[in-house]
Amino acid sequence: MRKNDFKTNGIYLAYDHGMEHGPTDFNGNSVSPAYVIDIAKKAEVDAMVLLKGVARNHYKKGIGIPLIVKLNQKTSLYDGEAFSSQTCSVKEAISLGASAVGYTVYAGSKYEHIMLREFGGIEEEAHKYGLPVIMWSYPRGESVKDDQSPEVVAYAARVALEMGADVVKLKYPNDESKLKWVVESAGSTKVFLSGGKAVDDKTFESIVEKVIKAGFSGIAVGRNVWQSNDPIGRIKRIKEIIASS
Ligand code: FBP
Repeated sequence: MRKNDFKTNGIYLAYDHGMEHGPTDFNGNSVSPAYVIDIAKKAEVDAMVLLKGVARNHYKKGIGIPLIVKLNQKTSLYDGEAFSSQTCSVKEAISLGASAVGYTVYAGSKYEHIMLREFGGIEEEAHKYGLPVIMWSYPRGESVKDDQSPEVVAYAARVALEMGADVVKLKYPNDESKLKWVVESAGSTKVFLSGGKAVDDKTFESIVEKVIKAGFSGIAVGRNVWQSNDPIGRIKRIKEIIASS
């Protein structure tokens, strides 16, 4: 089904935060899309994640770094029930140079039926064009009491498998003894860890080691790279951990 050579393991550099969190996530350098795209190029990440505006205006096809366009988005200005709506089509993502598409599903939200329906359509269309589909699977909403409990994270992994995602991006479960079970719950869907808030080198590398040892295929990270003073060094060390597994 997959027609391109997009990698479903390794490290993806995420840079959709300007929309999801706002510019307060950025430091003086990372507010600039050119700066972050340059990190992706120099460190040779396996893919980078952009929303359509930055993809259209700052990403150049042919730079050698595969592009994942995330098709839905939301701001953090509204703190009610979680919902992220589709703002970019599969066809538009392809025209921007995407090798894969992404979409966030907040299972457990009272709007999950809309996101599941949108994801279902995207999955069918993207696969017809041979594009892998990545689900940001983040259970959230009034009914979800602890989005990092292993039961909820494993459920998020299973949702991605049942919906036909090639890759699922998950939050770190708060019981590391359940990491393998989380991976098993995803079946053939490859599991990536979502980076989270920036922490020091040692803490971050130890988290990456744990998940890779448990069978995660990679990590999709944003703040822990481009908020760092040594973003390229960080990526290099993450790559070494993944390669040594
Ligand atoms: P980080 O590595 O910075 O956590 O980025 C991963 C990511 O999934 C981004 O793609 C997205 O913008 C953000 O986290 C969403 O975080 P949340 O909705 O949990 O605040």
